[in-house]
Amino acid sequence: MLRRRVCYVISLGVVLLSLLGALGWGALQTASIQIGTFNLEFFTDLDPSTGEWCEERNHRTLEQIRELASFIDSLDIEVLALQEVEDAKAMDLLLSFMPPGKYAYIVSPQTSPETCQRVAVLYQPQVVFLEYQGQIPLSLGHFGLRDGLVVSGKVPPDGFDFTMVVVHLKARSDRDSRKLREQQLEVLGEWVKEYLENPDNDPDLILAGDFNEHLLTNQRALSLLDQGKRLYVVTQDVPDKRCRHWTDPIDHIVISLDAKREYKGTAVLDNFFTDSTLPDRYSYSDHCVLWGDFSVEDLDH
Ligand SMILES: [Ca+2]
Ligand SMILES: [Ca+2]
Repeated sequence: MLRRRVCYVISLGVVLLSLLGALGWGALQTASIQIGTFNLEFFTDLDPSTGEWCEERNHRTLEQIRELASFIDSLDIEVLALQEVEDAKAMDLLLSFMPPGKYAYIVSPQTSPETCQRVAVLYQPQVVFLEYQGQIPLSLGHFGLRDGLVVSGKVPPDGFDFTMVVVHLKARSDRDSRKLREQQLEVLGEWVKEYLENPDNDPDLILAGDFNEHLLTNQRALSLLDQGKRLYVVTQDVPDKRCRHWTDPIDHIVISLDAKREYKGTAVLDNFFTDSTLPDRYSYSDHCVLWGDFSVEDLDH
C-alpha cells in the first residue's frame, strides 16, 4: 500500500516536471519582460585619463555606484536602454556591483565624432538574447552628440523577437539645439520608415531613450519621428508622469504598431527620488527610470 502511494507520488512528480518542461520553465517564471530606459548622467569608468569632460562632471563615489547598481538590480528590468555611459569599462564597473552572470551589456561602438556619453543597453542574458546590429548616424557629425544603437532581441527559444533602437537626442531648448534635435528626429524617422517598410525586418520595433523632447505634448516633434507610421508612445500609459519637478516626460519608449500586440499596455515612470529608503538616490541620476511590460510570446503574423 505504502509502496503504491510512493509510486503514485513519484508519477505525479514526473508528470508535473514534464509539464514544466513542455511549457518552458522560463515562461512560467516570467509571463512578461520589462523593457525600459534610464539616463545615467555622466556615468564614467572613473579613469581620469579618458572621457575627461564627463569625468569632471561625474559626482559619484564608489559607494554611490554600488548603491546605484543595487537599485537598478532591484528593478529587475530584463532590457534597459542606458544613456550617458562613457565606455565598456564604465559598464564593467556597474556590473561589478551586480549579481555575477545576471547581466550583460552592449555599448555603442561610436568613436567619431568623439563622445563620452555613449548609449548602451543592459540586459539579462538568461532571459533574453541581444545582438548588436548597427548604428544610426544621429550625431550628425557633431562633437559630443550620440549615434543611435540598434540591437536585435529575442526571448529564447522561440519567444518575442524585436529590434530595439537606443537614442539620446540633443539636450537644451535654445534655438540651435531645438533645430538640431528636429534634424535628429527626421533622420531617426526616416530610418524607422525604411526599417518598417522592409518586409525582411521584424515588425516589432522599439525606440527607447532620452529624446530630450516632450513627445506627449509636442505634436510637431512626434510627427517628424512618426512619418505616418502610427507609432505608439508607451509613455502615455504611465499613470503618474511626475519626475522630480517635471510632469511632461522627455524619456520615452516609442513602438511600432505591430509591437503594440506584444506590449501589455502598462508602463511605469519610477520617480525614485521620493523613496527615502534609498539614501543616496540624488546621486543616481537626474532622470527617472521608465519601463513598459511586453509579452514573452512571439505574436508575429
Ligand atoms: Ca574615463
Ligand atoms: Ca517579432
